Amino acid sequence: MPSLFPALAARSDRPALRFGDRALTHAELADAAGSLAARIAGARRVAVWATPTLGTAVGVVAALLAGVPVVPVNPRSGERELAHIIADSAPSLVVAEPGAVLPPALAALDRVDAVTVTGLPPAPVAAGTPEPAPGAPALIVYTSGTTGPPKGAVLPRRAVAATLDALEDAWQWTADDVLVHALPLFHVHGLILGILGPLRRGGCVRHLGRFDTEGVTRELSSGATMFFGVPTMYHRIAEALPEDDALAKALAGARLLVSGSAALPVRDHRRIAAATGCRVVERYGMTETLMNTSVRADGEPRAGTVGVPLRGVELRLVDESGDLIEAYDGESVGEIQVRGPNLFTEYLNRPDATEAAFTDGWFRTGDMAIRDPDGYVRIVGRKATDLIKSGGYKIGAGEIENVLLEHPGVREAAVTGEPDADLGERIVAWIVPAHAEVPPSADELADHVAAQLAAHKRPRTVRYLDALPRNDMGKIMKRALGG
Ligand code: MCA
Ligand code: AMP
Repeated sequence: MPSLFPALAARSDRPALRFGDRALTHAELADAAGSLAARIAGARRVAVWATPTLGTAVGVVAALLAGVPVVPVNPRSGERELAHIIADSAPSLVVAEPGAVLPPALAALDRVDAVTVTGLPPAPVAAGTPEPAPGAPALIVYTSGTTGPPKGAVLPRRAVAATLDALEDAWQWTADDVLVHALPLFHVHGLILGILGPLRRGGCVRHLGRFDTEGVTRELSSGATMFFGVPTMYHRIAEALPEDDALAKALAGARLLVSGSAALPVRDHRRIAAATGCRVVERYGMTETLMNTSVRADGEPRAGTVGVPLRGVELRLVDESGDLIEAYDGESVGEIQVRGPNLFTEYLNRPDATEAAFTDGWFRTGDMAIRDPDGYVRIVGRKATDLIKSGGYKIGAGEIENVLLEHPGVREAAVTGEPDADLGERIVAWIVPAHAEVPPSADELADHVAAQLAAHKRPRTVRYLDALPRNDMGKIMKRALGG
C-alpha cells in the first residue's frame, strides 16, 4: 500500500503540527516520528496516552510508520474503563508525552517517551520501511455500546486512507489548508480526521489544547482555513457570536467549517450563518465506519442534513422488516447500512459482536434516516434508546448503570438521555437509594462514575425515586422515565 503520509517521505519544510508554542514541519515530524518508530518497531500493539499534545500526534504517527497498531487511550479514563481497555487490547508498550504521569494500570507496560524535539538526524524508518498491507490494523479505537464495556473497533490502514481521501474529494482539502480544532485525540474525529487528515494532505493542524472561542478566533484570523468541531462547540460559538465581532469576522474568513459526531441543531446552523455568512458543513460518521456522508464543499449546504455518500461508500436504507427502501422521497425512514473500504474489520476479541453488526456484508449503523429526492441524507433518530450522545461522545446507558449499582448508597439505577441545549443530550441518573433517609448526593455519584469510567460519562442530573417503573417482566420502562 502506498505511504499513509507522502509529505513525510518528501521531507516537506511546510508546517505540519502546532500545539501551543510547540511545532514541527513535515520533515521534522519525519525525523521525530521516525526515531520513535525505530524504538517501537516490532511491538505487538502500542497504547498512546492521548493527551491533547504534540507527543500524542508524534506517537501515533510513529506507530503507523512502524506498522504497529495503536490504541489511543483517554487520559481521563477512570479505573475500570482503563483496566478493561488495557486488558482487552494487551499493548506491550505505552507511548506518552515526556513528564506525563501514568496511572498504576499502565505501570506494567514498558514506557517510551514521545520524541518531540527538532534538529534530529534524518530517521531511517520514515525513509525506508515498507508499508504494511492495506488490511493491516492501523488503530484500535474503543467505542461504547448499549451494555457492557466499550468495544475496540479495529481500523485497517485502508480505511484511514480511504476516508481521508474521500474527504479530500468532498471538501477540496489540500496541502494549503490549515486546520484548527480542539477535539480530544482518543476518538476518530479528533485523531483521524483532525490530526492524520492534515498530515496525509501535506497540510497543517493547529490544536488548541482545549476549546474556547478566543482560540478559534485567534487561529482563524492568522492563517487557519478550516475548523472542525462537535455541535456543542458550534452551539457555544452561536451563543458567543452576538457579542463577539472578532469571532464573527474570523469565522466569515474560513474556507470550511465542519461539524460532526452528533446532529447540529438547525437553529445553531441558522444563527451562525446569519452572523458570519458562512454555512457549517455536516458530515456523518462512526468509529466503526469512519466517514460515510458529507455535504460537499462544492454542493448546496442544507441545514439538517448530513449530505451525500462519500466517494467509495455504498449506503442503503432498510426498513423494520428488512426490506430495502428504494424511495428518495424525503419521508420513508430506514436504518442506514453501509459498505466500503472505510469500514473497520472487527471488534477486537468480540467475534459475536462483529457478526451481529453486519448483515450480508453491510454494516448496520443503528442510525435511522430518510433521503431527499437529490440524495441528501437526513438522520432522524437511532434504533437504540440506550445510547446517549452527549457533547459528541457516544455513551452506553448500561455501562453507567452497572457502575452506579456498585455504589453502596444505590439500590436501583437507570440511566437515560434528556435533551440539552449545550450537550445535545445530558446524562440523567434515576436512583432508588439504598437508604431513603441518606441518599448519595448527585456530586458523589458523578465523581464515582468519573473515577470508574470517564468524566464525560458522569450523570449531569440525578433524580431520586422510591422505585423504578417496571413492566410485568420486571424490565425497567425507560419511556416512563422520559428516556
Ligand atoms: C468535571 N470534570 C470532572 C468532574 N466534573 N472530572 C472528574 N470528576 C468529575 N466529577 C472535569 C472534566 O474532566 C473537564 O476537565 C472539566 O471538568 C469539564 O468537563 P465537562 O463538563 O465534561 O466538559 P464539557 O463542557 O461537557 O465539554 C464539552 C466538550 C466535550 C468540550 C464539547 O464534550 C468534547 O470535547 N467533546 C468532543 C467529543 C468527541 O470528540 N467525540 C468524537 C467521538 P478539563 O476541562 O480539564 O478537560 S464520535 C466520532 O469520533 C465519530 C467517528 C464522529 O462522527 O465524529
Ligand atoms: P461514535 O460511535 O462515537 O463514533 O459515534 C457515531 C454516531 O454519532 C453515529 O452512529 C451517529 O449516531 C452520530 N453522528 C455522527 N455524526 C453525526 C451527524 N453529523 N449527525 C447526526 N449524528 C451523527
